[in-house]
Amino acid sequence: METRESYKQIGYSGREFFQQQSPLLGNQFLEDSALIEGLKRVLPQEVYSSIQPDLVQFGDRVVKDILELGRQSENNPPKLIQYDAWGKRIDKLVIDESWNTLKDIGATEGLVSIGYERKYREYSRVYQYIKIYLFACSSAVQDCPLSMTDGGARLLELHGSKELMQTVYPHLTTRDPKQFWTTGQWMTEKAGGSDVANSETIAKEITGGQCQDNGAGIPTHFVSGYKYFTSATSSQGAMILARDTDAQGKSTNGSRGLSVFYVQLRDKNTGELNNIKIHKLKNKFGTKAVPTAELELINTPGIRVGSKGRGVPVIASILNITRIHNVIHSVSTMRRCVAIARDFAHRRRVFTSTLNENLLYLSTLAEMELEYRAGLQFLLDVSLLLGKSECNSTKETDSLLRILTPLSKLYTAKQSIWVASEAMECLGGTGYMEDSDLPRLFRDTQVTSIWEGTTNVLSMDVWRSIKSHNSLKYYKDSITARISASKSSSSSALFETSIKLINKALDLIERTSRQVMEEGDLQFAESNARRFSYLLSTTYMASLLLEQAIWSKKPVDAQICERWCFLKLQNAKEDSQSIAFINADEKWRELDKVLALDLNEKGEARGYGDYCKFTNQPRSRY
Ligand code: UCC
Repeated sequence: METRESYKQIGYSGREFFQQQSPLLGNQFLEDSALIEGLKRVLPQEVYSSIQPDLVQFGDRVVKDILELGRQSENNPPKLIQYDAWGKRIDKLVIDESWNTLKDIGATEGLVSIGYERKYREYSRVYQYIKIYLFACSSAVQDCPLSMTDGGARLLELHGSKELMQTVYPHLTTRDPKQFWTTGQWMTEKAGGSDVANSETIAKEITGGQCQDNGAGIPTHFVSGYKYFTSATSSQGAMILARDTDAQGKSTNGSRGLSVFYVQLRDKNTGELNNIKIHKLKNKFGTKAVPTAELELINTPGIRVGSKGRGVPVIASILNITRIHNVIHSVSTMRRCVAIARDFAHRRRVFTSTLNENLLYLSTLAEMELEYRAGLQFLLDVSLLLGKSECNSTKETDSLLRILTPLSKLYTAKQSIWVASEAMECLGGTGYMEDSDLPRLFRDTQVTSIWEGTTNVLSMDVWRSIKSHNSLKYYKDSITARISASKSSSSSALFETSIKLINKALDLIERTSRQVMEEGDLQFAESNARRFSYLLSTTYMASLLLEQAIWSKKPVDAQICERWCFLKLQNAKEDSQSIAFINADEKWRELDKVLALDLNEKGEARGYGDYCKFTNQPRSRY
């Protein structure tokens, strides 16, 4: 046992200094009361009851073995050995065993397969995505390869040949870790970047039976080119964008000349890369455990997927899935950051009180929680819409999903960066230290506003969806349906202020879209695209908070919706020239406390408190 004497021996003075308790995490499902209530709203009762035990067990695992594995992966990032001792080019990826174990857990827990088993019909996506949401922040971003695998499975379902559906699809959607494959999505090139029309990779048709079946079928093309960002190079397969080229070397310029090819990365017998040279592993700001590479394909055998020249819309079926995964990661980060900052509030004493009594700390935490709750509603909504669109596609569902996918991605990504930054600040200097884990959460979420389309690229995609899918009509219909429901609710008086602000925002949206669609003001459209997308997002999120409040019948949920409208939609008021000054009266402060500490109507802690009360489980160090 350590004594003062032994301290003295190792050079300490022997004085006992203050020791701050570190924040701890409990079961990430049971503690998440906003999630539990949101799920109860969007799922039929029998579906919720059926999946709840699995979410409880998984909520526990993600702060135990999965968190440990994630840490191990972070501490042992991938390495590339390009040459052996004799100078032979081998391009060997050295991956820590923990990363492979996380992939196996992804398979056994059904993190991809749940969405394709469709046991719960259109609700299956909600179930799948909430499991990934619990997993994301503990998994060292293993959710990245899983997201692309999910997108790959969807692409095959929509565009794959019968053969690929028999050879590859079952590997992407199995729960058996020995059979499970992940697939990457390789688009980005040095010239291309966001503008994939400039892609230089070419695909030449294979003639005369030059290629054997490589495990996915008989290759149809040789693919050659340089891919600048290829995430998850340890995957078994990849969907690649390349330009169809005929025997004379002729091809079509622009994105109309591109097609998608499925490539099997390694030889099924030797395990060696199939005519692929990994030139370097990227030195990234975050996502350190994810093996992202710069690589070259040199006559790599591939199989065309989908129609020739339809590469962009075909690969968009992956993008539209991975963009939702991006929302999952962002919202998951917000939740994890709030959980850490909230637990800390109960443990840290400064300026004569614990932080859970410090008005300014509570106010900051309340804004973080509000951002998280609105983001969560967005995630639940797009997950459900995706499930509906897959199980019973209608013009209304598909068009709404088409606009909400870029909106939810761009908005939650940005806000998660803000929340992660605030969380670091909540923990003071320790939050800035690597071993507090918050810098990792911050770095890993910073990428969500970059990969799968930057904020600007997605803001322009919003206009594309309005133009080609008439999506704004379905967007407005869905908001007005919620407003109508609130008017016939028994607590309609509670929603008056919120509805007024939502309607004002809708007016502004209407005027802005008319200026672009009817008057053709394209410069106005481009320069305002980001502001417009934010307004569309925050207005839609307001309507979702309204729906949650109508469902719960709790006055506090109506207040939360009103707070959101006040903070986010005030500027949509025509007469508002200045920044709204917040009158932090007693009512305002009370709601700060309710949000920050997640209190129920009796002022008792929900989630966090319930967890401590009803389980004897120790909380985990995060
Ligand atoms: O690969 C990357 C890293 C991988 C890591 C992933 C991890 C995810 C993890 C999540 C959480 C852990 S990053 C690479 C990402 N790259 C992008 O996201 C590309 C960004 N650029 C765009 O999105 C552009 O807007 C483009 C490439 C789509 C623009 O292409 P075009 O060809 O110039 O645009 P067009 O001509 O407007 O569109 C061509 C066709 C049209 O259909 P048609 O021909 O029928 O009129 C469009 O409607 O494609 C259709 N299209 C879409 N369809 C374009 N976008 C979409 C869409 N989103 N959905 C459906």
